[in-house]
Amino acid sequence: MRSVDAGSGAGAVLKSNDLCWCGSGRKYKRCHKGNEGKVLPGRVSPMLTVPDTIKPTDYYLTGKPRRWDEPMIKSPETIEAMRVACKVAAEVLAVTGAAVAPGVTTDELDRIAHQAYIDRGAFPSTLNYHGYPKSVCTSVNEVICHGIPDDRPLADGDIVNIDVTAYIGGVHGDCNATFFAGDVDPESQRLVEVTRRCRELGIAAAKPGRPISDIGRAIQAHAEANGYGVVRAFVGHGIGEQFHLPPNVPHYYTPQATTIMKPGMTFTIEPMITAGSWRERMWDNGWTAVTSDGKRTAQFEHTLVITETGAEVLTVEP
Ligand code: EYL
Ligand code: CO
Ligand code: CO
Repeated sequence: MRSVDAGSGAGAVLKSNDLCWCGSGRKYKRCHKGNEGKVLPGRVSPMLTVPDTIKPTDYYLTGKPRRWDEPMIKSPETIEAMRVACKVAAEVLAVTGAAVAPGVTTDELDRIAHQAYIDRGAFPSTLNYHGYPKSVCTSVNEVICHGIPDDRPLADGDIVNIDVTAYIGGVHGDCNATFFAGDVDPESQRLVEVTRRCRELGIAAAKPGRPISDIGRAIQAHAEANGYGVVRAFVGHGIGEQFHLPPNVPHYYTPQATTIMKPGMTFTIEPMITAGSWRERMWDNGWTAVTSDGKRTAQFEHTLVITETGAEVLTVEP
């Protein structure tokens, strides 16, 4: 994403075909005209490398994940391996989130995260996943998810979600959180806190013997009671030796989410909550989803395992 500073054009009256004030090199009419205050795609730096002492994912070279029939209920050994991968992911998220500040580019956040994975012996799961070029997703303001780190510096008042997935010990751990750059307006702060609470309520609804649909019901009730929307197009997912697996975990109520939760199941809960419409639009980069009305959105994600009595969050720092 590239820089947007609603004030930068003040004084200069730009014509449609003039170069945009933001330095993108695009014509004003192809850039910020009519998009003042909005996030736009920026310049993406070359893909980073990982030392070959770190075991890569099966898709790192090809971009195409190998698919096989992996059980939803994991062995105790796989769950122990996921504890490690999830702890690493939580640490990388904390390290990267601590660097969020006005003026820091999302590409700089990606570099910090990339090094943090390597320092812990982990491979960034998103690197070349279906061709995705970066080690984290960074989703600013109205970007719902899959923002690609670029040369856009964070502005004072931005909210930015950082999504981290670590591959180590043959398994993945996936988590994300939304951070504040400088002084964030109270309504955006409320959006972020309600979204965090939506994740907690979703986790509290995750219990053996109950259908997955209980999770979305709890999340949607809290979001809508606060006047917010729930994104439909992206859902939580099973996770283990593969990054994305059954079951789907919708964050809204649907009777189609019939899978009964059982001890040993591992999946993510990652609600995306919107200040306005829950409808999404895709950028023409083919990856990034934004809200259809340009209003802000927040997200929080944990990987968890179903236990005999409820759910245990795996993406925790010790
Ligand atoms: C890569 C692949 C289209 C992620 C998640 C990164 C993005 C757009 C194709 C799901 C799907 C993260 O679970 C995820 N995040 O929590 N794709 C993902 N990509 C990507
Ligand atoms: Co994630
Ligand atoms: Co996920």
